[in-house]
Amino acid sequence: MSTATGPSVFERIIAREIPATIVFESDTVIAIKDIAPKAPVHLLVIPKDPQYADVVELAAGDPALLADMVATARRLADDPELFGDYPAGEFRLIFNTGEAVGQTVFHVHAHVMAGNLQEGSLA
Ligand code: D5M
Repeated sequence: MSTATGPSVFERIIAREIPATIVFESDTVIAIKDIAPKAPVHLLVIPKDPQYADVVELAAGDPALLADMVATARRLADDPELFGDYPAGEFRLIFNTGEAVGQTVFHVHAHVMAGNLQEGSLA
């Protein structure tokens, strides 16, 4: 979501204005490696449409896009190059929703993870 401070970091990644390790891209979503991983596998699935700040807004406004994000997570989890020895198709999906629980980027994104979470928040 764009704010008074300008486009979100994810909009800038989608626009190739700042670098990221992109592991998947479609017309509707992009998936990248999290810059500060909190688990052995830590990816982010991000819709290209920047209008939804969090998963509650997305579910209300475009449930098909939410389903697309979940299907993308599953697809990533099926890829041994991304998930290594973790069981194919099994993954943890986290949507931080609100500052108090550690949401820092208000452009909805799913954390797609495998392996034990590290101590601390997902902020
Ligand atoms: O998660 C926001 C996540 O976004 C957090 O885990 C770090 C990640 N992040 C922030 N900037 C970047 C860049 N430039 N590349 C990759 N990952 C990034 P939240 O749920 O809002 O706390």
